[in-house]
Amino acid sequence: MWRQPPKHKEWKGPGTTAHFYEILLGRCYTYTQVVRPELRHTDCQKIGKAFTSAFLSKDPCGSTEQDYRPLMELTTQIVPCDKTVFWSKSSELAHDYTRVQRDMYTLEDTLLGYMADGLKWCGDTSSSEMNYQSCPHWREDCSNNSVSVFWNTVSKRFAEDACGVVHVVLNGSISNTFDEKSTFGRVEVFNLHPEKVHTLKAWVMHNIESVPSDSCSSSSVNNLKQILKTRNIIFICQNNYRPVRLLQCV
Ligand code: 2NF
Repeated sequence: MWRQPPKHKEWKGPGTTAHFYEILLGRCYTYTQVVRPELRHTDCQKIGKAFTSAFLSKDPCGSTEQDYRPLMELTTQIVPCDKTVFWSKSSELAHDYTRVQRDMYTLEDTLLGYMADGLKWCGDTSSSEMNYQSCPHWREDCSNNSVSVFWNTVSKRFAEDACGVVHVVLNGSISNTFDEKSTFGRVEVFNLHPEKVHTLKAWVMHNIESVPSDSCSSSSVNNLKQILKTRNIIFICQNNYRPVRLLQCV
């Protein structure tokens, strides 16, 4: 018996999320009709097509910012000054916070972030279909894969668009509270425009069970402070910012 040759190239990461396109479209409609009805005139079909065109029939390890340009152009969204919330290794807590504080926005509270959060996707040069079997793993296969390049591209724009006082929720219960290799450390910090962003406020949060410590004075947070200093952005750090702290107790 002959085994069918694989239809797509095989990678080390999980494949495209089942029903990817339907989830993407469903989330687009939920966001634009229910979550932010002021965006109800958004053309979700067009956005869905631009999204898949960015990666279908292409090498999933050769993804570029250019591939996502048409999608980015269809989805400009204004976040008011002082309302941007970045996060790093604190996804759940940051999102719990913006769920309560509805006028504050993480990237996942904007349309593109909302649509793509938690999903995987990739295509293949030899087919016009999605690869549901496997997708490149960002460490083991390639860093310029369709998913990583998407997050780098949207994170970059999210940071470029930020203005006034911006915020970041950091995890004080790990040693690299500020991680230079994370998207926040690699992309967002360096794409803030000092002409528009005068202050970055870091909220360093500790797990409730862990012993209290002063992470604002840790070396990794100090590293962030130095980077911002050279970029002419004021840095303010607060351990266990109370409005976020209260959410850890519920
Ligand atoms: O999945 C998201 N929603 C997402 C992914 C990457 C970046 C969101 N972002 C944006 C958000 F707006 C945050 O402000 O960047 C910030 C968070 O990214 P981070 O890298 O600073 O934070 P982590 O907790 O270290 O990572 C978040 C998620 O991204 C994955 C990681 O495994 C985790 O699931 N991730 C981080 N870097 C890469 C990469 N180069 C990555 N996945 C693929 N390629």
